Amino acid sequence: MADVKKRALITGITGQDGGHLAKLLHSKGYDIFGIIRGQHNTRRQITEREFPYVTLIEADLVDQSSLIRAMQIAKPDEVYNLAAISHVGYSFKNPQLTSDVTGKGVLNMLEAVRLTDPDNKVRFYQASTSEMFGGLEYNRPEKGYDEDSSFHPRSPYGVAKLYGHWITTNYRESYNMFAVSGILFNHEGDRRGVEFVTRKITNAVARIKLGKQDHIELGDLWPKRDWGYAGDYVEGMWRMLQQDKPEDFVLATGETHSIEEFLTLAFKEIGIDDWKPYVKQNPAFMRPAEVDLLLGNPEKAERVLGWKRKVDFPGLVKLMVQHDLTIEETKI
Ligand code: NAP
Ligand code: F7E
Repeated sequence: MADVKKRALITGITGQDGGHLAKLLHSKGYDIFGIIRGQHNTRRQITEREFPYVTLIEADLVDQSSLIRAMQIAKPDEVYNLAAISHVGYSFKNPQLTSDVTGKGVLNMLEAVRLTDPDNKVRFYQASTSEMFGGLEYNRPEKGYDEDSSFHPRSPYGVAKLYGHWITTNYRESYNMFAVSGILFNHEGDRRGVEFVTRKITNAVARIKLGKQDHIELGDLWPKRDWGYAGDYVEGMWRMLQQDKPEDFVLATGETHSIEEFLTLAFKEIGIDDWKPYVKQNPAFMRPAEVDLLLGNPEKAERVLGWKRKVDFPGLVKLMVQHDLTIEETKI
């Protein structure tokens, strides 16, 4: 008998991770369904063109009836809940919307799964985040945050994600669902939105090289992050849903670097050794509360999932700058 194709439903299909995950699942032969929101979604055409093999379903994380309908259409084996308001700075300006989408939206999706899957066949992935740890000195383990570290979120985004994390655990324990959270540290790449600091820098560096821009305005430069490549991280998400039992995992590189270090490597890529004349600080990009330092410990994922990131920090910066140079060269 021919193998039956697995079916996956991805929320957040138009986002960075949604694109990487769609490619990965397509290479594995899945039938893929993606949730797209809004009457006029500007990313719809690009998504349809790049992923002709994805069936788009109109739904919104804040509208549970639309999620139930999406489940009925997709009939998935696996659900990847990647949709969220994901920008930490934006979450300070829109805290209630962030709570509704990034927090309560997870409950809406879990309930949609529970109501349409009485036999608990569906496997559910929740996109949890290192922002739940908060990066304060008192709760920073020496080897990096792991699955047992304590939480202290520092933004409306982090707080909303913590709700999503715990409600996923609660549904696993209460209803025996295969529901897991991947606690992912920052992951970047050519699909990263320009509103995030890495892509904002690599885009500006490319434009400076081509004479289209003369400086970049940033907020605080001292925070440190554990930055990996998004293409590596979606592989870890998929592996989490292939396990015999549902468990949470941290995905990280185990290294931390400051924004200044990112600037140094990015500008070196275009032959500039001193980036300082090109960078201006602008308080508009600073946050009411900052996450000082994030470092993850991926030991459990490496041991149990056999997962390991492939792209290192210099490789990531290079990949992003080179990608942006190519794009900016062809833009008018
Ligand atoms: P992203 O690029 O910002 O994508 C977010 C996605 O969510 C977009 O497709 C967006 O759709 C969708 N969305 C927003 N509001 C929605 C709503 N009300 N209903 C349905 N969809 C909605 O984020 P990402 O970097 O791919 O991250 C994926 C997930 O992982 C997010 O949950 C993020 O919080 C989490 N995470 C990310 C990182 C990281 O470093 N990238 C680390 C840890 C966790 P539109 O195109 O319509 O806006
Ligand atoms: O900021 C500082 C900023 O917005 C990184 C999301 O994917 O990863 C991401 O959240 C750092 C912060 O990412 C600018 O203050 C300075 O210290 O690129 P970011 P993030 O806040 O770490 C986590 C894991 C997620 O879960 C989130 O969804 O850079 N910074 N100047 C700046 N940040 C931005 N965006 N823009 C600046 O101009």
